[in-house]
Amino acid sequence: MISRRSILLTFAIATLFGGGLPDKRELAGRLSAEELAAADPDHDGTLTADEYLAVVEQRFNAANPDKDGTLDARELNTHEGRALLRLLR
Ligand SMILES: [Ca+2]
Ligand SMILES: [Ca+2]
Repeated sequence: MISRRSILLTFAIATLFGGGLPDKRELAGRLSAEELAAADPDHDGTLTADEYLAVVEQRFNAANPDKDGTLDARELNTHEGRALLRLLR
């Protein structure tokens, strides 16, 4: 199961050890060019924590129709669940 909290932790750890905010290159394969443009209102090619988490939150909510705050194996194995996992790789 994946909780919203574990996603926030994943992002915090990736930011600490990955040398900063994800940029275009790091987001390749996780977001399409269109999705990146939509998630990056200032168009500087990187996502701030807030911008990134907004996308994560959108995908988390899309993958969690029962709104129980966690994703179970069944929810993770949907199109929406896989889109979220792709973002977190
Ligand atoms: Ca930006
Ligand atoms: Ca759920």
